[in-house]
Amino acid sequence: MNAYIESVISNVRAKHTSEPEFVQTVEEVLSSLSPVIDAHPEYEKADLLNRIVEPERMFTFRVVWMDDNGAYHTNTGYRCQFNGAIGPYKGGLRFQKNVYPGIIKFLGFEQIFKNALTGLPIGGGKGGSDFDPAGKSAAEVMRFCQSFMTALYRYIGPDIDVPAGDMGVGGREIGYLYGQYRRLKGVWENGVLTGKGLSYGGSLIRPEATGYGAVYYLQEVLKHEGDTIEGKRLAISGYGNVGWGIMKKAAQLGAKVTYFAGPDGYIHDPDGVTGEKLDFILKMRAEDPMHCKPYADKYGVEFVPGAKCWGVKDVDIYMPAATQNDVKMESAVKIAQSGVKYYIEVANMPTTNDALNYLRQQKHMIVAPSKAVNAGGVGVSALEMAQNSERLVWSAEEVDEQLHRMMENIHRVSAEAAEEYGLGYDLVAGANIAGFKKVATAMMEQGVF
Ligand code: 2IT
Repeated sequence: MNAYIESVISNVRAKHTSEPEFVQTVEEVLSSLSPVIDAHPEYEKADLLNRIVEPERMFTFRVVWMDDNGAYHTNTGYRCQFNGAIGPYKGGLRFQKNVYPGIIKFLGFEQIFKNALTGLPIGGGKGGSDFDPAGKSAAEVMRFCQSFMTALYRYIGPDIDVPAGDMGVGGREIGYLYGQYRRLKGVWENGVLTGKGLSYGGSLIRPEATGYGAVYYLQEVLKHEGDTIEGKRLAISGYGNVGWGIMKKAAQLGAKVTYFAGPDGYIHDPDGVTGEKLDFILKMRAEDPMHCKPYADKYGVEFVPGAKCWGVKDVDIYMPAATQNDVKMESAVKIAQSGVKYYIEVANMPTTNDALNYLRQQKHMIVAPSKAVNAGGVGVSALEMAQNSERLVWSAEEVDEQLHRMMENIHRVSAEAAEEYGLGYDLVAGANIAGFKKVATAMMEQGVF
């Protein structure tokens, strides 16, 4: 590896010993960049890499809220404005018990390169809170969101920083957050948040965009291999918004999700999740997000408790779409041994670095990285911002068409970047290189700061 990259990675390791997820993503991205740093000595001269791993700004804030019994609770809110070189900071808010600076920073760092890959003018950011939405009433969630936005609203805006949802933050939470922003600022600036409801400036297709985009990207990979999506069987983890979008788009295109995993185990439905089963999943998730077993009870299919579906042989494609570090070395070995060719990451950093490198070394496999595959979500968020600033609403067909073209483009620029540096069809390195080069160019042109 390039010596400058090694020195930056060791700086990050030394400085962030208590933030392993952040160290992990820095190692993953930077280890792809050797040929670029070799070819561009000006980056080292400007010490660009030590700058790019340092957030432009990151802050915490106190979020106090009252529960339905009148008791007070205090949580920590976070916003990391990681890199604004190519546009306003953009990235989701995650509300989850395990949120701490290492999670926010890893997601923010990934977001920089993902957002660059969309081809749209959005910088990288992320935020959230250690608030645990599990078991909270709607009124409690509303009070939490109002308190969260009261602390945050001065530091965001349509041209400053545009949050959206992530785990624990969906349309309902965005609505409460937007209502509070509007009340405090007294302006109609709905471009301050994305993932909004359709009644106040949300974009058609945004809820489905990450899953749909992932399937469009998969189609490009299959096309590259002289293959098509028809008849393909998919094993996924997660059946949240993203997993659900994958199920629906796969079904539309003649493929099917035959395995999906939840927190309590995995489901095997050889007929695929199609038709009214898609509606059942929505209902099941709304009633109890921790259990997918009711699906097996309802449709009389196999449920394997406490296990993940990594390693099943009767599928064509694996798509981890649940959360970070879902696939560790042990699962990666099973995946490689299954003989399945395609490993398409969807969730942010779903694979540990050792497992990802192991899978990339498998000659029979093609591995695609989440920062490219899931970029359609934030890409459609950028289209939502465009609609808000135009005061227009685009049709579902228009947005879907643009999403499709965006995903074709992301796959193409990733493949071309890898090719340019003699790496062959390496989609992981290609995505890192293409995303990095865009941001690096903008940073260089804007001078040292
Ligand atoms: O991980 C992600 O890209 C998101 N959670 C979506 C971010 C966005 O601004 O739509």
